[in-house]
Amino acid sequence: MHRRTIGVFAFILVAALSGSAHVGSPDVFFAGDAGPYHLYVTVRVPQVIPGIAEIQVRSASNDVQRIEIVPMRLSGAGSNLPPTPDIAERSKQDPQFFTGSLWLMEFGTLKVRVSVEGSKGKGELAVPVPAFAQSTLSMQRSLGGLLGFLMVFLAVGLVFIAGAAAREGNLEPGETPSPGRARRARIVMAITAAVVLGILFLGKAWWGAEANNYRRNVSFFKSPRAETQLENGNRLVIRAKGQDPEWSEDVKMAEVIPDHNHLMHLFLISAPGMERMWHLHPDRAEGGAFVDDLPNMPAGHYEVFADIVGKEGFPWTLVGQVDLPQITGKPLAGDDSTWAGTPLATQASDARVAQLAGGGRIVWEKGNAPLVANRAVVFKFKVQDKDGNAAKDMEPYMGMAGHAEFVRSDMSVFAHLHPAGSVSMAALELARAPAVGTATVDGNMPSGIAMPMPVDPLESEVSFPYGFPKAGEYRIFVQVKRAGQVETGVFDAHVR
Ligand SMILES: [Cu+2]
Repeated sequence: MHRRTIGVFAFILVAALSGSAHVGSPDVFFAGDAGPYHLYVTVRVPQVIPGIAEIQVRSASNDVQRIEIVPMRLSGAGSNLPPTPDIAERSKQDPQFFTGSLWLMEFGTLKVRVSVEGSKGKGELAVPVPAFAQSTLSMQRSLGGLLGFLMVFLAVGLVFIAGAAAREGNLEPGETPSPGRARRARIVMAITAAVVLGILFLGKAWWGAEANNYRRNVSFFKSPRAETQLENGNRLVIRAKGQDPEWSEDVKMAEVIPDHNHLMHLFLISAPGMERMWHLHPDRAEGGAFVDDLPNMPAGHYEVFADIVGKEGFPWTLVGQVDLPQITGKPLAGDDSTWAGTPLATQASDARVAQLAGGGRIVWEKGNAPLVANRAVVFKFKVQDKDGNAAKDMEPYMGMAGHAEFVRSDMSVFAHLHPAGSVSMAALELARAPAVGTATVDGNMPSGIAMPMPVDPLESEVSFPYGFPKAGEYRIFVQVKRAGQVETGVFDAHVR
């Protein structure tokens, strides 16, 4: 992947950029501590690359005075040599809210470093930002016409200027050019025209090569496919297939790194109603495939989302569909979990309470404001026991207080979130690690395994910073662990 980040560096063709491995949800939402300050950071990835990312930082406390932001490589060369940081501007109406913009110059895994100064001293955090292009925009016709006209004007002008210089360059005032001079001027004009045409031809070839390179980057970063195959009754084999032939050469399945305890997080969601969901953790097999011995499942059509993280910290979601017969499989074990309920309605209900299979419930503290697209919100959920008291048996589930999947009714949006936000936990570990390639965190475990240990006992409230990328009906799966059991609460959301 790095091989190709260089070629586009100086390229200025307009192209849409999206970021994040999540499907259809490019912006980055993050919550974390910069020293003594708790911050919520939103990175709106730019429409063009190189392009400007909008950064919004909200401080949970009112003691922050100054915030600096700077983009860097996530890891490896350059990740400890930041350019000069920009100062985020403090909102006049809302002194805990800061905004800034940053140029993102390359594709791949970047991070935005946020440095804070306030009455409690200094603090710093880094937000991983996967930057990639999703499509190439063609040039506006009017702009193209104007540039074309200017090009012709310049080219023709150059030929005539060269001709005039040869014909009249050192005439005395009042003297008329001789026939010999006029002939020499015609020759100079012909040569100039040939040179200008040659330059234009080379320019077009250069432009074409760069545009081609850019298009290849666009296809490189398109969601790779999850190709699935059922073997021996209940063994699901998943193979990653990039939309670009070079994808599999650059992103090797043998090199993906664990992200919160697992190399792959596989979600099977019944389509179209999402009335069933499985969150499984396949093992890596020989030859780069992943295999999972499925649990009991009814026959049906399932949407497949499989999260993996490349060795450089770039998170990918493999996307696919599979039609399964009725499966008689093994019981769920370990971190695997499932949920079944009613299908998502055409207009999502706004129920705030989700019953849990174990008798408790989850309450969504969502306030009264309607949900709108493109607004960063902290989604807060309270876990209660069957009597409505705060749950006292919460345990970390794969190292965290909770996991949430936000899925749009048409499956065009899939985001797997944590209390730290939409960033991949493996990329976050890389962003925090000392800047030496894909450094391991504790010397023997690959990064991504060593999760921050939660305090004991775990709070009964879990929150996720996120913003819906577009209007529509969404289903939110909130997953927590209580007394050794994974429980899933499901909420539907109508987003304007
Ligand atoms: Cu998770």
